[in-house]
Amino acid sequence: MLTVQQHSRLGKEVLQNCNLADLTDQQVHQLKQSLWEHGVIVVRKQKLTASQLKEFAIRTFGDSTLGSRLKPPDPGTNPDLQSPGVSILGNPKGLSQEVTGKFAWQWHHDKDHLPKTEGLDMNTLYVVMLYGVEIPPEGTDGNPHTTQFLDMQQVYQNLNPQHRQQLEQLWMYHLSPITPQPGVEIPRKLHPIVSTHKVTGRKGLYLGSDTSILKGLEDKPEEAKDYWHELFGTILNSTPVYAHIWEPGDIVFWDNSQVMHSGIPYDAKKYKRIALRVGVVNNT
Ligand SMILES: O=C(O)CCC(=O)C(=O)O
Ligand SMILES: [Fe+2]
Repeated sequence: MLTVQQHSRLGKEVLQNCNLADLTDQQVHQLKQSLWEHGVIVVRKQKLTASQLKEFAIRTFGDSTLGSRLKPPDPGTNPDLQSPGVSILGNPKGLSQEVTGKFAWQWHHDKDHLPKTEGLDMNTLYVVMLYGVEIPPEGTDGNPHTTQFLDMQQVYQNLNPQHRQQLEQLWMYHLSPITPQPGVEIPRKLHPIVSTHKVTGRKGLYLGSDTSILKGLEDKPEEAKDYWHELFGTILNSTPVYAHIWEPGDIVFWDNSQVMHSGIPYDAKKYKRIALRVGVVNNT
């Protein structure tokens, strides 16, 4: 696996020296165009409250925030870090706290509630904004703290033509990452592996995460997992991984319909991490 810190397409830095809370309509428009074009964009040096982050998400993408249960405010956590619909990833209360967001330490597209939301395709423009408020100096691998991304359009381009054709015929069932309450059935959704981007029309692979099941292997969960890992291994051999090195104040936006990502473990007994997360479906 080749990891790069500069990528030809992903991770474009936009709106230098701007405050997201007071952009013009034209700047908002440009930010979105860059996001569809680049898959992952970064705005640096921000200082927002959780409410301002959410207001920005609503103004920019529409009001359909997803991906967070609406929890009551926590009196033990700084109110500036809290707003309904904004999750806090990490250990904001310090070194003894269990880390929230460990589920993200594997390769995935964020699916959240998409499988149980009627009318949303898996290639819906589902954007996640992650705002690094406090950043550990290193991951458990000793390297700077990063989130990693894979360009799934580049992955598609790098497949050999026979493999591309083969995958064009295949579909996967996608499961919600949330374990349902006993007795509650969350429907799974069927989606073609080759996905066409709703704005740019470019093709890419949509793989969900390793819980996704190739159509035809519904009754063979082990084979389904092996299939997924084998395909993913081929991909990691052919396409570089982009690692975003976090600085406090960074807001990273990614478009789940064209990139996969993975969080990287850090030592929560030594370091604190606070990252605010908003997930939103573009409907403007
Ligand atoms: O914490 C990270 O670096 C990644 C988080 C993630 O996967 C997510 O917020 O969807
Ligand atoms: Fe994620």
